[in-house]
Amino acid sequence: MKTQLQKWVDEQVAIMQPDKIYWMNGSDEEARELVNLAEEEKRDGHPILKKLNDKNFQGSYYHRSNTNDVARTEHLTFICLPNKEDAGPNNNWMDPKDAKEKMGNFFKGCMKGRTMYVIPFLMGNPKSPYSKNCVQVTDSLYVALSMRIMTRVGTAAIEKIGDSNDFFKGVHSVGDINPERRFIMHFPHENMVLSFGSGYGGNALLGKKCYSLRTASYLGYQEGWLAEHMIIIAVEDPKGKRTYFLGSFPSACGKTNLALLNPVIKGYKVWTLGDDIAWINVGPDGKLYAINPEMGFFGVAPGTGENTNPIMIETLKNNKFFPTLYTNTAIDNDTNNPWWEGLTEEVPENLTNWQGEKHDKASGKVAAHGNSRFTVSAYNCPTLAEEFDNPLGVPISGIIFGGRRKSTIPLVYESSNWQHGVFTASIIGSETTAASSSATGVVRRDPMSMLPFCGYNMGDYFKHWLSFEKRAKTLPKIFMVNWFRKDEDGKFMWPGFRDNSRILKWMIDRIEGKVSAQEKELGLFPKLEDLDLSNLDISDKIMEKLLHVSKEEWQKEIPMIEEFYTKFGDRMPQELKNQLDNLRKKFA
Ligand code: SAT
Ligand code: MN
Repeated sequence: MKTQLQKWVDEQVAIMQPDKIYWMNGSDEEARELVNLAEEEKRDGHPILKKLNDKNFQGSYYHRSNTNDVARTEHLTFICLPNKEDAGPNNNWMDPKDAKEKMGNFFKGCMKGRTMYVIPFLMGNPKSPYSKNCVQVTDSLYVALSMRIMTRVGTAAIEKIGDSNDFFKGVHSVGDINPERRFIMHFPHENMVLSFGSGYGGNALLGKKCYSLRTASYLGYQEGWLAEHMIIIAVEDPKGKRTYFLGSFPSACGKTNLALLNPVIKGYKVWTLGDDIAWINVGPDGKLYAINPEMGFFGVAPGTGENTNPIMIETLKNNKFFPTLYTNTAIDNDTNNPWWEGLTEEVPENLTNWQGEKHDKASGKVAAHGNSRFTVSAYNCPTLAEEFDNPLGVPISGIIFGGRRKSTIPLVYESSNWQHGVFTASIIGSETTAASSSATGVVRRDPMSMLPFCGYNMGDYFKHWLSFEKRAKTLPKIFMVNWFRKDEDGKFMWPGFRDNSRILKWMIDRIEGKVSAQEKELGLFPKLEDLDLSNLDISDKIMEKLLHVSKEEWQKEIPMIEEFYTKFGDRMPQELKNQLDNLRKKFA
């Protein structure tokens, strides 16, 4: 008798008609065989993977994606819930019937001459009550290998699924990588995603944004938990006490650097639990507990170097878990190392750029794409917390929200309570980055950094966030940060990176009730004397500017927030509208 999983795969085979079917088992041996195959197999005239310098970067391989396929495509991403209002103004919507018909036409026979990789995987540790069973089929060997790094691929998933139909169904084909025939369609109510025409990151590794955020956020809404675009870290103080934080920032705003932070403050240490996604449940003791459903990092390469993120460089050079992939970076032909802006100060002489051409240093162009990425296992990370595989996750004491803003948002402040914190997170605006294919550098509202990832109406999502006041017994403190504030000359005022540990220390002191705060219009602000700024060359004047709340700037900001809130009509919770009214009055 065939299991439901086998029957489902049979159906996909009948539609897509691959020449071969390969079920992944997740073994190391299999990974090596698939990598060998990818070194031989060609796409667009190039091998899918090219081996890099194994002495410097062990187990590392290079992949160049199609130049039209280098970032998530939000305008081609749809939430296909039966009722348009349930998807909300924050999502593109298509009727599920129409979406399936459209995708069905693309998928018909699309794998002729190709292999279908069947990838059984788990999001979360198999021992965790919060982990989820998933399967993706794909015709991309690069995607299959990336999934191995990012998720727990293998037979454990098949065993957990057994004969049930309770598993996420991800259907993916690169098709002909034609942007005209590229769609990422989500059916959260059916636990299914159909993705066609892209081989890149969040469009194609369906365990990531498609499942663990868009689909899971909807599941969490139904089941009483949260799926969030957040890092998870443990900050250890000199006495060895660990405080667990979640950190929410839009794509390419330094999440990975914060997740692998090497603090400048003596005696403090950061342990890494996750760099992109957190699933948050109310634990048996009424506290919020977070797990990272992923198993690897799909990090932005540019800007990652010995100075900015030495632990990531070490991670990339490790090879406990094979392989590590580099996508759309440059290659240094003299060393056969991957290279990107910020890896070394000197630009090497003999680079091939991300488009496969000889890099012309004088051109002023970058050699690595702004959204070039590394894909590396979390188990290669020397600061991976031992709690990483805790079935229940870790108890959260603080949630940090942030965005990328030249002005308006101060370096750090704290919300006065849960509802105010949810409000603070709901009004976040951030300058867009290269992680999405739309224009970069424009401010858009990005509540909880979830605008591109919330799988249902964001008004309902806010309500769901507010509901944790009742669901949980003890709630974490909520903080807002902005590492990116600039002065009149356009220079960053805060050094960022390792110095962000100074802000973490203040947060811990607040959590432990060791320091008081100063109340301003936006919330609770640090007193200068409570921030550890030792060995940092920064004047009080700059610090005051960093913490300044400008009436003028907020008078411009509030109408933008209002416009955003209005879009959600009566789905917008009254509590948040009242919070906004209060804020408006403060700046009148
Ligand atoms: O391409 S991904 O969505 O996986 C990365 C990101 O944008 O955060
Ligand atoms: Mn992300």
